[in-house]
Amino acid sequence: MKKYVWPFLALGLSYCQEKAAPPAPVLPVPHERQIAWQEMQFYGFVHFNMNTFSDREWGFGDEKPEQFNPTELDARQWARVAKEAGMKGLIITAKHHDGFVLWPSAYTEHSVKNSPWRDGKGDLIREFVDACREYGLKVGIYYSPWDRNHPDYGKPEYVTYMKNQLTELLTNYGEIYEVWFDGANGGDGWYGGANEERKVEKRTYYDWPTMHALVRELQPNAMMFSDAGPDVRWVGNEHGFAYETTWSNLMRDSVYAGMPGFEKWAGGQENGTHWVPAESDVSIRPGWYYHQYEDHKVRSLPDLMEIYYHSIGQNSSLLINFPVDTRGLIHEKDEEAILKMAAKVKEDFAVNLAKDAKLQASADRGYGYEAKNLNDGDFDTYWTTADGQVQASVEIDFGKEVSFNRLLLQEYVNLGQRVKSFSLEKEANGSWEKIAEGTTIGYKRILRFDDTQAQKIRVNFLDAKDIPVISEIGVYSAPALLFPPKIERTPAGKVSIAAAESDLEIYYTTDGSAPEKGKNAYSGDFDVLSAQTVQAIAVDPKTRNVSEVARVDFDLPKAGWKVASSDERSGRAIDENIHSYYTTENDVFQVDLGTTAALSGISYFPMQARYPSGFIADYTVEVSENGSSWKEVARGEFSNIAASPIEQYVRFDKVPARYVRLKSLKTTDGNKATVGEFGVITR
Ligand code: FUL
Ligand code: CA
Repeated sequence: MKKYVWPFLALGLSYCQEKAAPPAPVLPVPHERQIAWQEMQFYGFVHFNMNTFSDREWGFGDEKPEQFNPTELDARQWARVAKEAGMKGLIITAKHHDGFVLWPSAYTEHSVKNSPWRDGKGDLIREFVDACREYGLKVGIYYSPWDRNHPDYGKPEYVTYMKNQLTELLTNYGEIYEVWFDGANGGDGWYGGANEERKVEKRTYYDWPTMHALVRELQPNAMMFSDAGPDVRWVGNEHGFAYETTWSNLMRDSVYAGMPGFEKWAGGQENGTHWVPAESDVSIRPGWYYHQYEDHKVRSLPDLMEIYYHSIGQNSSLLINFPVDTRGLIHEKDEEAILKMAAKVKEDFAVNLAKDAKLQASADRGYGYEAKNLNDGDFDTYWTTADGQVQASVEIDFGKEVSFNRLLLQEYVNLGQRVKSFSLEKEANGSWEKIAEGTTIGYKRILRFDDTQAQKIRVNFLDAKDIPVISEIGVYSAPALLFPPKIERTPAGKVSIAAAESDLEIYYTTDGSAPEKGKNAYSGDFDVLSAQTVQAIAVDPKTRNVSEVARVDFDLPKAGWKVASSDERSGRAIDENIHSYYTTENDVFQVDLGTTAALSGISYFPMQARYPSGFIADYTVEVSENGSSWKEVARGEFSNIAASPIEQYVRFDKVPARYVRLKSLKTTDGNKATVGEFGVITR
């Protein structure tokens, strides 16, 4: 009998207690539509359009509707994969920079209606939307402001065209949760046959205030994305990483889409005037569109997990792209990779050790704001302190010693983002030892650290814009992930393979076959002096678990090469290190291979840095056998290199050459061309 008395007593007490007033918000705070969106956290991109068939990243605009011809298109497959991966929505490239549109728009002939797909009667947006609804996914639309096909691009008429098309998209397909405006725009293109460069004033040309008002009117719940928001901002890179310090606050009036130097604003600002949270977008392969030559470059599980922890774990949403292939399907390898990631995320967060622990705060705001709100699994209940009490800590007693390596924190950002600094400590022999620390928290912050054992830990909120308001604390023990080994080569051609931990075994191949455990163990470096593919796996001797395969396609070694320059730093472009770079004197990079080789292409790694400069955008490649008479073998553009500085490949018909010249006709920022790493292709 006795055991029933206490609950009744407690109930009686709670009736007498009055909840203290909630803390005043710290401005800016999220809008209702932003609150709904932030809960999504993870959603997908589908890049599927004309580029899929022209095998490009940015079409020029002169493509023909006849080229668009998927053979087995199935939007339900995309939706199934996204759903199984735990995504909450999908965003499709309704129109990319080449201008081709995936629905039978009344305003252009450059659409699916003039393609062979479904005999010109198809509407891919319709199929996409129906599939998403069937699988319970929200629907988003990517619409490129830049249009290299439209004859009126650059004139006011085109802006009207844009509004007309957005009206079609936002009235005919039901509820849209996000409208994605790309920042890349202005430049050369086909433009109805004019074939010229067209520059627009990015701030004013698109009449953003009216454009935004139109979207709001047609879809009041839709989040508008661009570099500058207004509702959600670009994270400033295309590798899916937010920053250690990421504010959802942004000085919104100081930024605009496509603004040079935007990266500097991308982490948000502590005193930002508007709530414009970050979204991290990244493709599951190097490119956004499908290219068969990237079939072996699908991101590995460790890669994807890095992305997860650097985006969702750093106060950002995560938008992962599927480059749907020419069949019209998400490629098997992409599906496999995303499902592995989903399984690993589940595994990492399977058990919240804080859930059944005893939580005690150094201070609280009274009834309704106690520490028990921190482990009730409810974002809307929170712990906070009395006004003015900015520093406080929360002790977590697990009742017995446990092992853990993750800390998850969520701020109740509906009242504004506040925390600037926090730390995690464990109790050991009666004193507190620091395990980890962080700066901002925001909607979600996850810290990773080495396996740690303790019965008691505490989270210290050290500095904040105002009193901390925290929704949830989670403590987890994520199983170790076996990393594929690192394969490196010196300029002289010596290849070494290293595993993340020294006790792991390594097996490798150099003949293109898949490495197998127990077969051809790595015992020391070896020579690779011609075009060869090295693949390797790491094996845990205790569990016999095998890592994913690491693969590097090597070509000619570079030790005998000489860059035509008196600048001694020029060697940094051929030192097999992508993190060192060379700035050309006159936008020409010329190298003497020492001997003649049959070349079928070159590779160019742009400079890798947070604030890089001199990416080559338009180029020519010339070759020579004697160093005096030259022949142009290729000319083109490195599409999207500014936003995504990945390795670029130029292929041409086999030609004998001893001297090679990569000439920059235009760099993305007008600065002198730089070269992170240069290579040749002989296969
Ligand atoms: C970029 C575009 O230029 C790429 O092609 C891609 O669509 C990516 C998501 O945004 O700015
Ligand atoms: Ca809670």
